Amino acid sequence: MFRKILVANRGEIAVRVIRTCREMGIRTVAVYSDADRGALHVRMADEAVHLGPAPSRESYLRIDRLIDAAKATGAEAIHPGYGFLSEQAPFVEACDAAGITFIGPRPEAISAMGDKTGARQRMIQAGVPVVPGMDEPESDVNRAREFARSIGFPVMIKAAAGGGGRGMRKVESEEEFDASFAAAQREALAAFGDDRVYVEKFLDKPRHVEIQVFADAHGNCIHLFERECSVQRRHQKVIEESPSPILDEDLRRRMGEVAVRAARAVNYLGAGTCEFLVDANKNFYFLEMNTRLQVEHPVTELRCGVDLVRWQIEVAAGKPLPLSQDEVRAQGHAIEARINAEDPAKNFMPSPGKITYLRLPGGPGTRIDSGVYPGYTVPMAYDSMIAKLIVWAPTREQAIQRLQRALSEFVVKGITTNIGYLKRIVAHPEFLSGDYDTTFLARRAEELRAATNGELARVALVASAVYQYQLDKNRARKLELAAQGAAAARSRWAEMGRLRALGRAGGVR
Ligand code: MV4
Repeated sequence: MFRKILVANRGEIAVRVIRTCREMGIRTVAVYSDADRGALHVRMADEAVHLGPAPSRESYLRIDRLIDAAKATGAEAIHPGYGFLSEQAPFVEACDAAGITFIGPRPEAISAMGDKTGARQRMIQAGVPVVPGMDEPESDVNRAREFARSIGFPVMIKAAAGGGGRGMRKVESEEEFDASFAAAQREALAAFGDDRVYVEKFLDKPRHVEIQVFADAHGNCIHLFERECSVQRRHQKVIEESPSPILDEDLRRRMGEVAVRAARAVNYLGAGTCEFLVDANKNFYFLEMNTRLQVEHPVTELRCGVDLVRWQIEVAAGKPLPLSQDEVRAQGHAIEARINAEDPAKNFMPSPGKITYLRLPGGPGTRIDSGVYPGYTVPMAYDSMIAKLIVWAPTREQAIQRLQRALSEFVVKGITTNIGYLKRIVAHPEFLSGDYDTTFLARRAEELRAATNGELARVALVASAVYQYQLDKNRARKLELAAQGAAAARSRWAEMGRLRALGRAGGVR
C-alpha cells in the first residue's frame, strides 16, 4: 500500500480524500495556491507544498509543479479529486513518466470518453443505447440540415469536444437550422477551441440519471446503482438523490448493466460515472462518462455503505474490488444538497468573503463534507461550493424531512449562501412528488427565487416578537427608574422597614 499520497486539489474534496488517507494510515501532502494558505485542506494534511499564485492556471493546473511536489515529498501516488487535472490524459502520462501512480483511469480511457462523437461510436459498438444522431461531426451545413430533417425536428446541435451543456443548441425547425448551426460552431470554438459539432434528436424534458461504476485491474467491473441529478441550474447540479424516484427494479438493473458495458468498452479503471438521459417513456440513452470521482459520490456512499475513496486507493494499488456485484447492497434513501457562497437574489452571483460565524448541522444520518471553518475567507478565485450536506434515512420522505431539518440548523454568517434557496427547493411540491425533470429549476425559477409566504410569516412573527420584547423592556425600565426615584426619596431606615414588612407577608425575599 502507498505510504504517502499527494492530493492535487483543494476545498472539500481535498479534505474528503485526506480523511480516508488518515483512516488508512497513509500520510498526505496538500498543495496550495497563494489564495489557499489558510485553507482547511492545508491544515489537515501532514505536509503542504506551495504551488503558485491564486489563478488555477498558475497553481492547481501546473502539471510540472505537482509532479515536482510529489517527487520532493516522496509521495508514491496522486489523487486528483474532481475538476482541475482529474480528467486530463497528459497529467496521467506525466505521472506515469515520473513513476507516480495516478489514482484514476488510464489516459486512453479518459481520451476515449473525452471525445463525445468518438465515445458515441464506441458505445454503439458496445451495444450501449445513445440518443439517435450522427456518429461523426459534420462541418457542412447542408448535409447537417438534411440529417436533421431525416430524424425530424426538434434537434439538438452539440459540440463534439463538449460536455456539460456548453456549445449546445436546440433547433425547432428547418428554417432556424442554418443560423443555429453557425452559432453552435462559434460557441464550440470559443468554449473548447474546436468548432466540430454534431446533430442529435432533441429529447423533451429528460431526466438526468447517472450510474456509479467501479473497475479494478483484475477484470472486475461493477456498478453501485444510480444517482438522480435532474435538479440542476444552468448545468450545475444543486440536489442529487438515490434511489431515483422514477427507476423501477428492472430499469435500474438494465441501466447498471449498460453502464458496466460502457466502462468495460474503454478498459476502465477506478471510479467512474455513466450519465444517461431518461425520457418520459423511460427510454434511457448514454450521454457521457465522467472519468473521475464526482462531487455527489457521498450519495452513493451513504446508500451503499462504502468509502469510494478507499476503493479508489486500493484499486490504484492493484488490489481487487472489495465487493462483487451481488454483494453490493443498497439501503434507504440518500440526498445531497450543495451549499454555495452565492446570492440567489442577485442572479446567483458568487459571494466570497470572510465566514464570521458557522454552525454546521449534525445528528442522525447527517453528513457534512466541507472545506471551510469559522474565520475562513472564501476566495473568489475558485468555484463557490463551500460544503455539501448529505443525509440518509430509511425512506425518501424521511430523508427529505431530515434534509429540511439539517438545512434549518445550518447557519453561515459573513457571506451570502444558497441555503434559503435549497430550503425552498426541498419544500416545493414538484420536488416532494419526485416527479421532476431537468427543466424543474428553470420552470419554477420565479417561485423559488423569493422567500415563500411561510418564510415571510416567520420573519414577521420574529419581528413582532422582538418589537413586543423591546416595548416590554422599555416599560420595565421606566417602572424601575420610577421605583428607584421613589426609593431614593425615602430614608434608608424606612426602606429596610418596608422590606422586612414584605418578608413577613411572604412577599419577595
Ligand atoms: C440533451 C437534451 C435533450 N436532448 N440532448 C445538457 C448537458 C449535456 N451533457 C447534455 N444536456 C442535454 N442534452 C438531447 N438530445 C437536454 C440536455 C439538458 C440537460 C441534461 C442533463 C441535465 C440537465 C440538463 C439541462 C438542460 C438540458
